[in-house]
Amino acid sequence: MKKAIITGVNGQDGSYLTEFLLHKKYEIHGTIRRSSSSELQKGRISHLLNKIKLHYVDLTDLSSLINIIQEIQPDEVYNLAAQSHVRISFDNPIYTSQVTGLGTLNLLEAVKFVNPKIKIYQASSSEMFGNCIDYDGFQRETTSMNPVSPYGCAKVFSYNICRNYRNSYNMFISNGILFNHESPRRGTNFVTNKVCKEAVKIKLGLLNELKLGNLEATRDWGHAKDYVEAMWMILQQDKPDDFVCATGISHSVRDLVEYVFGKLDLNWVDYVKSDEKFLRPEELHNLKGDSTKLRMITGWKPTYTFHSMLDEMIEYWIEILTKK
Ligand code: G4F
Repeated sequence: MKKAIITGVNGQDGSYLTEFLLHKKYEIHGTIRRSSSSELQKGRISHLLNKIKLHYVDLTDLSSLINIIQEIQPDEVYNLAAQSHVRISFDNPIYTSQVTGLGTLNLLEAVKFVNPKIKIYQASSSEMFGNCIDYDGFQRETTSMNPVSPYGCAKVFSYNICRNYRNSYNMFISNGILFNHESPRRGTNFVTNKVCKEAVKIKLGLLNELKLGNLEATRDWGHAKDYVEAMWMILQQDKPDDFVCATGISHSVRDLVEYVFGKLDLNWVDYVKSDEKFLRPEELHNLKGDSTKLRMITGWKPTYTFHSMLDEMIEYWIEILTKK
C-alpha cells in the first residue's frame, strides 16, 4: 500500500485528490492548519474523515513538516497547501509569500533531510505566466514567466526552487502548472462558484444583484476532478518534470456570467453590477494553456467541458439552496 501526504487536504483539490488516491488504495495522511473554528475547516472532507488520518502541520513550521515526514515515511507528497486567492494576496503579500513561497522550501528541506527519495508534486499555477503569451495565444512550459500578483510571485519562487532542488540534489520533484480548475467545492470567493451561487440565489428570489470586478479577463477553466488525476499521473512518470495542465479553451468572465444566467432563464444585464472592490491592482488578462506535453506523455485528457462543469455547479447550488 503506497502512502501519500497531501498538504492542504481540506481544500477543493485536496478533497478530490484524496478520493482519487483512496480509489487507488493509497494510505492518506492529510495536513490541516490549526483553526479556531475547526468544524468549518472540514466541510469538503467530512465524508472522508474515517478513511484518512489528519495531522496539524503548517508549511511555515519546518519542525511540523520534519515530524510528519519522519513519522509517516510517505512514498509521495502532494503540496497543495497555499494562500491561493490572487486578490487577497495583494492584501496579505507577506503572509502569501511565507506560505505559498517559503512554505514550499520548508517542505523540500524537510524531505531532503528525512528521505530525499520521496516523490514531491508541487502545485504550480498558470498565474506564474502573468501576461506573457506565446505567438499563438497559448501559454506552455516554455513560456516566459512574469507574474502580476504577490501570489504569482510566490508560486514562481516555489516553481524555481523545486527545479533547483531537483537538479542540485537529484530529488524527484515535479511541477504541475495547473490552469484554473473549478467545481462545486470551489471557494465561493472565486469567480465561477461565486457567479453560480449568487445567480441561483437571484433565481430563487434570495438576492437582487451580483457585484463583480473585471468581466473582460479570460481564463482556461477546467474541472478539479480531472486535474487531480493529472497530479497523480505526473508523479507516476519515470523521471520528474514540469507539465502544463489545461483544457486549451478559454472564456471570458462575461461568457461565464452569460451562460450561468442564461441557464437559469435570466438576463444577466439586469442583475450584474460593477464593483471596484473586486478589481486587482494589476490584472492578468488572458490565460489559455497548451497541455500537449502532459497529454502526449501521460495520456491525460479532461472529461468535463466548461459548460458541463458549470451545469454541475449550478445543479449543486439549486440543490443546496432549495433544501428545506
Ligand atoms: O476566480 P478567480 O479569483 O481566479 P484567478 O485569479 O484566475 O486565480 C485562480 O486560478 C489560478 C490559476 O491561474 C490559481 F493559481 C489561483 O490560486 C486561483 O485558483 O478570478 C478569475 C478572473 C480574474 O480575472 C478576476 O479579476 O475573474 C475576475 N473576476 C471578476 N469579478 C473576479 C470577480 N474574481 C473574483 N474572485 N471575484 C469577482 O467578483
